[in-house]
Amino acid sequence: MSLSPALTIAGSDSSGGAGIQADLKTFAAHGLHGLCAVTCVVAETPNVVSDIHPVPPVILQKQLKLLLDSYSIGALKAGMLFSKAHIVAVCELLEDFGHPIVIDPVMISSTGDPLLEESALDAILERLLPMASIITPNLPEAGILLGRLVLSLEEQEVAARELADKFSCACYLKGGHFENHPEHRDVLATEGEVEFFSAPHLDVPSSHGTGCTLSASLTAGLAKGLSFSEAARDAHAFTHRALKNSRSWVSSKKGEVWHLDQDQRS
Ligand code: PXL
Repeated sequence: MSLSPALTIAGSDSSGGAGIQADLKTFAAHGLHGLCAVTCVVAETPNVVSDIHPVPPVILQKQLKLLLDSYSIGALKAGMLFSKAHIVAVCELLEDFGHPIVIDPVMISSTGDPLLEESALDAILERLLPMASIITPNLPEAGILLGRLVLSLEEQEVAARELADKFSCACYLKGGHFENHPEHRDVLATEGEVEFFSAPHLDVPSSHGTGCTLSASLTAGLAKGLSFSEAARDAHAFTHRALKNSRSWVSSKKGEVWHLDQDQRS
């Protein structure tokens, strides 16, 4: 197995639970060196997003170009890109990447605050997602990408297949937003095949960083040469454990997932 570095393109989360910070910890927990290109500096906690300061797109391109020119990167993920200009800046440099590209189409934070400008949606649909090897939307994001709500387990499966078809990539559709289900079920759609990954629903208040952790874990698996199916199985289990070990560091009930010290058997 090769151990090429993995790259994340995302925002900096001041609370350390999501974004670049979650991705680098996840890469490290998978034994990989992590690289990062920062899109925005975000003042946030699991309770609030108080400020988003975008890094100028030209500076994002400089980070990315230097990393792409200097390292043999095994796989990369893009999370919070924030604006159309940032999306275009990233897409311009990824044309010849030639390794797995994981796109987490981040739109809204777990606090309900927007992490993507509305005017950027077209660029997500027309520029970014067609470059993806695999996309990892949650149910609300899948709904926005398809232009309809995804409300049931049946609709989740259909939506995963449709998104995979629409963007000619694999789609890992997270099921965490279904309420009152005893099970948390994610769906992986790849070239006509569908796989399900289920786990008992964990009723934990500290879930900040879950989506970033899942897509970073998937990226780490792909950087190591795993198939979509193998990487997805590993990412699902890794994220479940990180959620189980989550804790709150702030003076409120909400907190962050914990990426390290995982007992692989639990
Ligand atoms: O929860 C998603 C998220 C929150 N905050 C920052 C991020 C991301 C996802 O990429 O970059 C800063």
